[in-house]
Amino acid sequence: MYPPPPPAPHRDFISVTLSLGQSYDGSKSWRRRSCWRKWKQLSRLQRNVILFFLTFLVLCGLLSYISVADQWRAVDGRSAEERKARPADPPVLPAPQKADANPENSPGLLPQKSQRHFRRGPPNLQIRAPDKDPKDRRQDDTRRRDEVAGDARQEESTQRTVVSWRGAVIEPEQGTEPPSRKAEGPPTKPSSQAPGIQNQPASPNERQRAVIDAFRHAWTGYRKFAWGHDELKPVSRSFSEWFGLGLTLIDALDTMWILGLKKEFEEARKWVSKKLRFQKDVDVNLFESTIRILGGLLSAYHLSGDDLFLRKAEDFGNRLLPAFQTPSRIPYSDVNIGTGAAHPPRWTSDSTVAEVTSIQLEFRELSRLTGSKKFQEAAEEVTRRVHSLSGKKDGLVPMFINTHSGLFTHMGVFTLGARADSYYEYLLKQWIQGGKKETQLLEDYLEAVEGIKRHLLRRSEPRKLTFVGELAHGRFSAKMDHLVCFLPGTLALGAHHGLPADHMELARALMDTCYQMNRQMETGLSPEIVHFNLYPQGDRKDVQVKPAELSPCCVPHPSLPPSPSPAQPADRHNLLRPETVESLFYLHRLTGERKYQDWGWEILQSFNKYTRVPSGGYSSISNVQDPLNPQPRDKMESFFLGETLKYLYLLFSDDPALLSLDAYVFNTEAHPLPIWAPPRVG
Ligand code: DMJ
Repeated sequence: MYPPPPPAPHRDFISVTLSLGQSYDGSKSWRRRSCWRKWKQLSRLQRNVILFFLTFLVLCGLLSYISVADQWRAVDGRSAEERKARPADPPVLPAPQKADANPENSPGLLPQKSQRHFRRGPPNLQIRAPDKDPKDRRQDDTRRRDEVAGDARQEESTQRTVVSWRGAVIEPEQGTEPPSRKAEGPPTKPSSQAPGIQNQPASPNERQRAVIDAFRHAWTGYRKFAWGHDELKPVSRSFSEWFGLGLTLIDALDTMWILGLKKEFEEARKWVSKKLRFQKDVDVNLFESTIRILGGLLSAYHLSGDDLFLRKAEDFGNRLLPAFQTPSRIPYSDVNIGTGAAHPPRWTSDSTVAEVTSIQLEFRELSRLTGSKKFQEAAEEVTRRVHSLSGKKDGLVPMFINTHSGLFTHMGVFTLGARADSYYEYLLKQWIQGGKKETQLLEDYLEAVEGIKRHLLRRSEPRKLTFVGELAHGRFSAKMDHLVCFLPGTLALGAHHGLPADHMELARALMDTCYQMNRQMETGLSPEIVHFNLYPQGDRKDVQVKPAELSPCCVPHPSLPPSPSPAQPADRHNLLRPETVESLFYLHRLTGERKYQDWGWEILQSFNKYTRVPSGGYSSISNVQDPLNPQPRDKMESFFLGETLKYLYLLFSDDPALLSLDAYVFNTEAHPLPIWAPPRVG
């Protein structure tokens, strides 16, 4: 007999031998026994090391799976086929776009060959023509197919969607694949209140035709000199970039639909389909891009029923979400839509209160349409946190909020103008959007209106115009931004939805004031900021415009570096803003009084007289008090097409069913979104 073998010495290294061949006798149990014996021969330390190593590998595998899956979900535009062909994005992202670079030509753009299917039909909340007969529809289909064949083929090869003008017929081909989307819940059905608006708009009246003419003129300039870029510079016949995403074009989509500009809409739609790509290394402002791009796409989807816009909206929404990943869940002001890196402005970790609280209508609607709750949850968490913060004054909020602490900063300054304005607007509009059930929103809104009345309302001299001033550390300032002129419209909308009648009285009084802010200027156009005269003596007018200076109340915008000198651009410029005509639209729609249309007509004529650039486009101006030299600033803001002209067109309509205020709520960039239907009982 041989003596038993000595115990195996403990080694200070681990050797793992993998035998892939068959065992000598092919016996699996032999293999198992042999492995088990080897395992038992290892020391406890060696076994622990192996176990730890294996656990670590499994965890790494799991984590990288989750992160890759997340990234892929965020990039909506890429199909499964494309993913197979290109398993991962290049680790190095393209270089940032130059400010004036043409994004269409950018090598940084990743091609998005095909899009996911959305099998849901169009919502029934659309301005639709009566159904066409099948022959017409076939002709439309043929035309559309011819038009989009060619270079649009790559993007739409799997989609096969047919969209007819105003008929908005979406016909996903039978037997196409089921949607690849993993919905977290069933999408909510669109409102059933809308059928009353599904009519072909009446032929435009004379004033509406003037708006159409203005739009066409603006569009001609944009199309000739700035096509696919963010903003037209009409005087220099060039363009400027902000995000490099065709901002004006997207902001204007639903306006074209509403104005009946079929050819223009189709051409813009084609650009969205072929050229608009969000996979680019660019920082966007969360608020501005939400209200203009996300809002514009969602609204274009609702009006046209074209899935393309919803797909783009979801892709874009996913790219904005990293902005909410902050210690406080109050989002950063900026996010890079290519890398997902979010950050506050360079000079502060504050965000603007109006900005973080005026993205909810859009994010909520995106969740409703996609069935993915993450958008709504992120945005509503902000609402909840702001609701419970201290530092308000009778419902009025400060202008800044810190993304780390989640607390208000720069306390004690209250305004209804820049940096706080749409906080109030979105309280009311979310309550309306959600079917008037979210009482906390309503309570916050009602309290804020009381706060406005108590702390910010005064009357000017000599005409006793009611205005909304500002409060800085207990000191009242008779300063009012033109931005505040959204308020009459919002108050009137609330009264229409059942809020106290005195809101309507206040709306009327403030509307008069906003009109006077235009009327009392030599050009008939409001300056950016006015100061009201509070003293009866002397012969001063009610509405005063100050020369360049920093008002005592004002805190520099967080996205701007601290100014070395107190000088600010003069208050007397006009950026073609919409707020006065926006409120005129609500006041006319809800009272039926003709004077509001007449006031809007005066303003349109002033825009034509002082801001229209002969070669195409309209320009903001530097001096509303100098009709001989209003000093064009060479910029047409996207909201001129998205908001100002749209509200003018709607103001001049006498049809209350055209985008009924009982069926739609307008976001702060004038993009109509549907009011959600109450859940069906039974
Ligand atoms: C638009 O972008 C929106 O209306 C926003 O709420 C305020 N600023 C401009 C228009 O003035």
